[in-house]
Amino acid sequence: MPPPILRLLLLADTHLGLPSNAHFSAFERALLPAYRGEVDLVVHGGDILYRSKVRPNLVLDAFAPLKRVADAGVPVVLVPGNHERSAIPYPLLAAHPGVHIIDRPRTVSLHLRGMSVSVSGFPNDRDRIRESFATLLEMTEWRLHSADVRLLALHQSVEGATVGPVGFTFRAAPDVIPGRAIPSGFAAVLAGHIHRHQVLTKDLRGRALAAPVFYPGSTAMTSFAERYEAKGYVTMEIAADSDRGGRVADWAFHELTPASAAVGDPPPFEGAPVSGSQGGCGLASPTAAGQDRARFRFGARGHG
Ligand SMILES: [Mn+2]
Repeated sequence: MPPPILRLLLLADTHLGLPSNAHFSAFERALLPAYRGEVDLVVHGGDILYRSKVRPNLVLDAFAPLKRVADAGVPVVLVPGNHERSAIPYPLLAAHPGVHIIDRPRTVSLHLRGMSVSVSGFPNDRDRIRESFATLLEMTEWRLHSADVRLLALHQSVEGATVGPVGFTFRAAPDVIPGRAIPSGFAAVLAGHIHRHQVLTKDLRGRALAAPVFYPGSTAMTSFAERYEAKGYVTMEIAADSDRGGRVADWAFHELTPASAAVGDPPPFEGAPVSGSQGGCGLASPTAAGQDRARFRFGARGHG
């Protein structure tokens, strides 16, 4: 008999609150398979909001679709990103029994379609994840949760991930998780933070990762640096296997905006033209916020 299959929807970096309807619209469209009951679990990889200081109403508006998904019987797991300063503002407004926020290193245990499913994770560690990854991972107590399907949800850069029009590649750095640090025992790593959709299966030396790393990418363009990228979300089918935490049997990227639609168009929210100096290295500040701009000096950190 074939193993039972978990159907999962992964989205991330919705950046709700940017002054454009495109972001809420993309968010709602990404969740359609969940409303229709075509998946068993939704994971949001973080940066649901565009920044940490927001109106309370934005938190209500942002979580309403996730609560509707949960009300329809599909649990949601969300890991706070750097744009939430690693915590959801007004957490009571986000509270719902079916919406599980990884507000500290922890493991969410679920029972779905006859399978035990665990989602471990921790909020974004902005600067020192290379050093803190092993400790944060152990703090989730993931090994204590035996499960048919084990998943790790993060909002971080992983070695080998690429961003920007020229394909900057993340290598060894204090804010990058080394590929070999990912332990075996997970079916997949579900990640936000990198706005370009990609799936990593090897480290930069060509060694196979213990689990594939899935970045769905942002659901809508958040900066001019993303103008050549298709935007969307990922669905996955994960076969249960309690010995190894399950296995990705199939997956698909679903385009909400094709890459060609973005080429040559300014970002929908952009108020001012992209400056030449930033354009020169192919990168623009996503929000033109001072706090983000500093990071661009160090290189192609056009994710965020
Ligand atoms: Mn982001």
